[in-house]
Amino acid sequence: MNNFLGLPLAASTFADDIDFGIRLIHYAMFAIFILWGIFFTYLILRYRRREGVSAQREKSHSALGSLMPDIIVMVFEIALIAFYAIPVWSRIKINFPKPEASNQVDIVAEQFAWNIHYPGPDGKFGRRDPRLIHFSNPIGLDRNDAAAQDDIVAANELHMPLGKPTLVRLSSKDVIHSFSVPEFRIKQDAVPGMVIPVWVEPTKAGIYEIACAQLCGFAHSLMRADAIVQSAQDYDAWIKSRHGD
Ligand SMILES: [Cu+2]
Repeated sequence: MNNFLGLPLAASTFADDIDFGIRLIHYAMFAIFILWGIFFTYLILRYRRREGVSAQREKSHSALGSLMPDIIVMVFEIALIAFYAIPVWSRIKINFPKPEASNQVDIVAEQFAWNIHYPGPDGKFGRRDPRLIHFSNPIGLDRNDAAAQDDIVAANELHMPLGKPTLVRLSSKDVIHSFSVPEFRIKQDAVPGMVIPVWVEPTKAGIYEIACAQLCGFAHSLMRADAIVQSAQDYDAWIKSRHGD
C-alpha cells in the first residue's frame, strides 16, 4: 500500500513532501469518485421512471444548503494551499541552502548533452565566455583565468556527495531543455539566456538518471546523464582524480 501509486524511489530530503501532495490528491480524488458514483447510482435507481408516478418538483432548498458541497471542497482546497502548498513551495523554491554550505555546480544544457561545471578545490568558478566555445571546450571556459585552473568540466556526469545539498545553476546554450531526476522529485526547465537555481540534498547513494524532460530536437531521447550520489570521501576522491583535467 505504501507504494500503491508506483512512485519512483524517494532519494532527496524533500521527496516525501512532494509525494505527500501526490498521494493526497490521488486518494482524495479516488474517494470522491467512489462516493459520487454511489450517489449517482442511487439517484438513477431511486428516481427512475415508473408507471403511474409523476415527477415531483419541490421548491429548491436554501442557498446555503445547496452551496454546502462547494463550501466543503473550497475549505479543503484553501487548507491545501495554506498548510501544504505554501510551506512546501517556500521550503523548496524560496529557501535555498547557503552556497558556502553546499556542493556547487553549474549545468549547461545543450543539444544533446548535460555539461557539468565544477569549481574544483578552490570553490571558485572560472570565467566562461561564449566566444571560447569549441567542441573541445563546450562551455567556453577561460583556462587563462586563475579561478578556472582547477575547474572540472564533465559531460553527463553529475557527482554529488551525501550529507550536503547540491546547489545547481542551470542554463542552456541553445533551446529549452528540462532537468529532470524523478528520484529527487526535481524537474526544472533550462532556458537559454537565464540562469535558474535549483537544489537537492540526496539521501541515498546510487546512480540516478537525469533525463531531458522537454522535447528539444531529434536526439532529445538520447539526452541523458547520470546523477552519481556517493559518500563525501568518494566524492572528494573523484574530484581529485579529475583535478587538472
Ligand atoms: Cu533537451
